[in-house]
Amino acid sequence: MNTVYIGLGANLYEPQAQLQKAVEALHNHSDIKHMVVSSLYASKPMGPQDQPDYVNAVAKFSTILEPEPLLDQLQLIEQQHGRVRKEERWGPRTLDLDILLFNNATITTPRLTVPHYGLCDREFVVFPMLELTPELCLPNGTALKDIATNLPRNGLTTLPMTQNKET
Ligand code: PH2
Ligand code: MG
Ligand code: MG
Repeated sequence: MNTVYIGLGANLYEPQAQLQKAVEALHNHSDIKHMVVSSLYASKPMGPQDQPDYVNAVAKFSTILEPEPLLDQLQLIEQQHGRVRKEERWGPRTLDLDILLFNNATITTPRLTVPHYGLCDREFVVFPMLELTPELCLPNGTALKDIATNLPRNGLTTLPMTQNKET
């Protein structure tokens, strides 16, 4: 079994509900086991500022899938949840699922860079990861909590739990 951390993000069409639905889809996936999910966090957009605030979270789970088949499954879930890929870098999106860590592996292929290239600079990734695993170390041996020490929170706040809405 592989241990994986993924980042979840959304800033369009009720982002909090988008993340909740994404968590449900991951939970129901037959190749994803033992999932734990951080709190949901409200975060300021990194990149273009003329877009809505984001909701972000991190999930940790076990999977038999290898990295690229896992990426295929995550991209499928993004599409099923209304993601339309645009040219604009760091633009708004309904759902973004990024592989952050895959075991202790360092991976560089045309489709995939693991650890995620932005992991250490993004408060909306580092703090939720620490919430799940306070002692987490990156493949290069750096403790994540040491990265957090020098990382501004940039307004990052946890969102209150919401009840599932009856429809
Ligand atoms: N994702 C981006 C661009 N900017 N900003 C925040 N706060 N959270 C994100 O997940 C995010 C972003 C592109 O992946
Ligand atoms: Mg992505
Ligand atoms: Mg992303």
